Amino acid sequence: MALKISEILTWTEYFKKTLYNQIKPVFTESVSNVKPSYNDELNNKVSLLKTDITKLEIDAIVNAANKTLLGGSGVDGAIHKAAGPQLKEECKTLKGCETAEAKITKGYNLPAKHVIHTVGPIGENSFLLKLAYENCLKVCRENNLRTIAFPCISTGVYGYPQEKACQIALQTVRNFLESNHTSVERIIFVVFLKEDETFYEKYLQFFFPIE
Ligand code: AR6
Repeated sequence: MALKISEILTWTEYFKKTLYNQIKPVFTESVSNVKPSYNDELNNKVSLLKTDITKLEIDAIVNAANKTLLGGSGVDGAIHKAAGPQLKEECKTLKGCETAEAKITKGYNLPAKHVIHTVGPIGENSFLLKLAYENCLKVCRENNLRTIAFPCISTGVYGYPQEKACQIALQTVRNFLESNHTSVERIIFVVFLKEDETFYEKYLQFFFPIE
């Protein structure tokens, strides 16, 4: 069953329903010297969702691909399988993708209209991981797409430490939204693993504080 944007809780709703006054502790530690300020508008532009990214009926889902763009395992395999063979045919015309670049295709049989393919760094490289997120957001904006979902880029086969990758993803999206919030309706952080869900629940409270 495909999931529409109207069915996905915003971070504010998620926090109030799932975390606030619940068993899970509210996070108060500091990640960096500069703590982002409370911004209700931005808090309503992000979501955390534990799901299969191929089920989302939104403008674009991001694929954590490899440089060939011709498919692979993990989220890449799931996206190609759900989109059908036409996705690979279009990907062949793109002539590959360098690390941190982002290239857009149609979604074909996916409920999502587009796929934005990026290639994350192999191992820990914060500059390139940040750039990969930034380039996906740039492609999203240039194509007037308003709803986008990211998987945890590089944290599977490519071995980026999950907790550090989560912080980079959130910091980069927060920075983007500070200057581009009118161009997007929702940026969804899709997690597949329980561990990642815990990291995002923790660090969203730092990068998108709720009062
Ligand atoms: N929906 C959402 N997230 C998923 C899904 C899914 N259906 N399946 C896996 N994940 P990975 P990478 C999560 O390995 O580290 C491929 O072979 C997964 O749990 O897919 O960037 C490519 O072709 C993890 O949290 O991507 C490249 O060769 C996250 O997606 C290489 O792997 C990313 O894990 C890229 O490695």
